[in-house]
Amino acid sequence: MEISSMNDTICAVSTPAGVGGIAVVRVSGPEAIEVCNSIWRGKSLLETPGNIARVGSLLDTSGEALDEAVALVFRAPRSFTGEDTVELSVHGSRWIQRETIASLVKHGARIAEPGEFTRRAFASGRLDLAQAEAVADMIAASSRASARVALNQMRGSISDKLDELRKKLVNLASLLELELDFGEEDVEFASREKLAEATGEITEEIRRLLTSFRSGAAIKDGIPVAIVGATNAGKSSLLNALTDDDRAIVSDIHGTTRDTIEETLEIGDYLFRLIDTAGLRETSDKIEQMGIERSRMAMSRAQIVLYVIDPTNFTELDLSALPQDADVLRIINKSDIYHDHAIDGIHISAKTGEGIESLRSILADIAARKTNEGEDTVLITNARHAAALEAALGSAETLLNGLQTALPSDLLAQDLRETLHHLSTITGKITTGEILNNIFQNFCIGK
Ligand SMILES: Nc1nc2c(ncn2[C@@H]2O[C@H](COP(=O)(O)OP(=O)(O)OP(=O)(O)O)[C@@H](O)[C@H]2O)c(=O)[nH]1
Ligand SMILES: [Mg+2]
Repeated sequence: MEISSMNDTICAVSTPAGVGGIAVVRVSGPEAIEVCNSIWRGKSLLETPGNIARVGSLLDTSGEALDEAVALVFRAPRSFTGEDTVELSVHGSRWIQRETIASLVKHGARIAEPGEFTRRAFASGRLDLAQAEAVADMIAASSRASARVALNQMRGSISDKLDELRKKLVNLASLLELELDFGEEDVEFASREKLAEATGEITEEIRRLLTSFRSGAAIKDGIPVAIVGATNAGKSSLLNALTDDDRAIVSDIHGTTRDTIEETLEIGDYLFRLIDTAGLRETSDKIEQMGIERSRMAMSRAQIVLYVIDPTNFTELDLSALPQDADVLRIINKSDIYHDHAIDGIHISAKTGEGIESLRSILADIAARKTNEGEDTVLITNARHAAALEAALGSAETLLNGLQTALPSDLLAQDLRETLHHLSTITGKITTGEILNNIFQNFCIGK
């Protein structure tokens, strides 16, 4: 997308493709109100103030009445894009949608590129980059928790947090630059200890944000839950019971599941990704060995592990490959035929459904604990942000190291500038056209 094309008037259907009761056609740009008015019969849109809706008729390309519609007028800068914008609510037939767009194009609008409305909002300073990305997350949100995180980010939670960090860094920078100015005279204005202390705090904050990516990604994409255990323990039966589906094959043959099977599950506010795995045992079967390798891989990525045990045939397994912060639940299955509670764990029957409801609420509680570090905690959910924070952390650590080993201030200033630079790429204070293209191309048309 050329930057020069940011000054014309664009249009697109913003509601999903297909037939609906109503479709919304969005028009934005300097000529938005004029273009709409030229296909409009009713009270003039040119004289309509911002945030006011009008009812009227829309005209097709040949000037004949096409539909009765509502035009909602927004005047710059008080609109999503920051430009003059009109939202036309038309009846949602494919024909009317197509004709409306054709008519708008005939009168001077251009069909919008994917994400162009949001890109314009960014260009006009209505949103920063992290907020624009949150718009996409909001549209893709599939659980209350992911919508809540996206909403916070859209309202600027990450941006505020980063601003705070940037201010602290700029403050440090000015102290260092002051020292640089008087470098010749060998004066130390800022005590190195104080600077190191402040840098240490900033480094910690960047590290905390980076760590939150694990929970953040889990909220956005679903919390990975690996179902592991010996063959025939009832892992696939548990997957089916939790999802109330017959997705996985269940049989009394040991080694039934070969490949990992993934299903999403919504419990309360949270989305989970359940991963049923091949039973762990010694085997000479090549394919089963590959399956077991995948089981171990799923375990190493899991945040919750359901370790399923058949108490009628139990030997403890080696689960050493688990990540440190994973919660392991011992699930004692087959409670319908095994009534003794001698083995410690959560007793359930995947076959009769006994204990499944309480297992669900245990999962929801763990999810809440894992992801809710407090109402005002900022969570990182975006891989681009995590990569930038990683880079910022690297520079901040170098800076800290330099302060502790009495490196000259000009080198320190360089590390500091780099830390600032990486943080600034997140909100788009510093950015390249290429990064912008990547981000906005992932949006759909009309957003
Ligand atoms: N009585 C009883 N049988 C169960 C229960 N859960 C599973 N089974 C039986 O145990 C056998 C193995 O079940 P699966 O779910 O296939 O076990 P798995 O752990 O996935 O086994 P692999 O895929 O071979 O690793 C089947 O015959 C199931 O019907 C249960 O709660 N009670
Ligand atoms: Mg299985």
